[in-house]
Amino acid sequence: PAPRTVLLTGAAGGLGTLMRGLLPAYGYELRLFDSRPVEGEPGALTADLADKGALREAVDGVDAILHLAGISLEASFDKILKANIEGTYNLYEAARAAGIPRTVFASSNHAVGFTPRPQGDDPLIPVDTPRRPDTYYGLSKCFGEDLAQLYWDLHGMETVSVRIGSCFAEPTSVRMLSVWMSPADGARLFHAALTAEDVGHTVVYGSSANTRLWWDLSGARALGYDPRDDSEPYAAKLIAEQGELDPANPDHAHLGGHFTTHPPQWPH
Ligand code: NAI
Ligand code: 15L
Repeated sequence: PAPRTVLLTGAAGGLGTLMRGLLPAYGYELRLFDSRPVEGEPGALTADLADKGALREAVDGVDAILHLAGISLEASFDKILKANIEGTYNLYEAARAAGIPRTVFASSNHAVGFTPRPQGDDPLIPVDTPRRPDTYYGLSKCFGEDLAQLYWDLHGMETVSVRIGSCFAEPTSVRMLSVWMSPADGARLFHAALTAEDVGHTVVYGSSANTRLWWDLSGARALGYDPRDDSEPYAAKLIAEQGELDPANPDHAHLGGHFTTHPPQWPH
């Protein structure tokens, strides 16, 4: 049966806030979890992924988990270790103990960020391209994907790992014309990932059907994802303001963009 009650970790964040708005229309009842209070949601659980007792309470009785919580930019290895590596392990252990059958994990394009971006007629980047993390942050997403594989092989817990591009209201850079995922397409993809049958552990890229796409969306489509958006209407204005991507500029050479040269730092 399709999941009804879904634990949404990272509910106070940017993507969590977008999904709190969009996912209820698909029939989900969301249980919210974040280390920060979720504005306007007094029923949300305010706790850290380090708090195993709080995680036991959070997963109790849910049908599935959408795991968005964690450090979403670059930070010291110690901080990444605690929030993203140990935190994701703690969540999976709580889910295993409670028998939660399905998790959707917010992986990132930065797990493969040092992959050269396609140029001209180059083929799209497949999902099984070797991992080339561009940061400790990207490395933690490689860990999350491998943890998900282990929990499938060892415990039969299913995960869809979504290597998200950039999910924001609008694309704001020329790179984002290639990697943008509209919030509405994000909700479509998470819904597909929560409901598709027999996923085992499946890794997919997460973006809209952009004209300038860099990666292969066939894995996501096989889950039933049918993207409706394309960043192209934003292209002329962004290119006029910022210029075309320059193959000689190291900021523009890889999937991860400026994360490979001067990664934005987690401010907290
Ligand atoms: P965000 O930084 O806005 O939200 C992350 C949320 O996680 C925050 O509300 C924060 O309080 C919470 N959090 C952080 N550490 C925690 C901990 N130890 N315990 C409990 N809660 C904790 O990030 P955003 O953009 O909403 O991203 C959500 C997820 O999706 C992240 O895992 C990020 O890595 C991933 N992602 C997002 C992309 C995007 O385009 N927004 C692209 C690729 C991946
Ligand atoms: C990510 O993984 C970040 O969480 C998000 O804030 C964006 O920077 C995105 O990647 C991106 O690559 O644009």
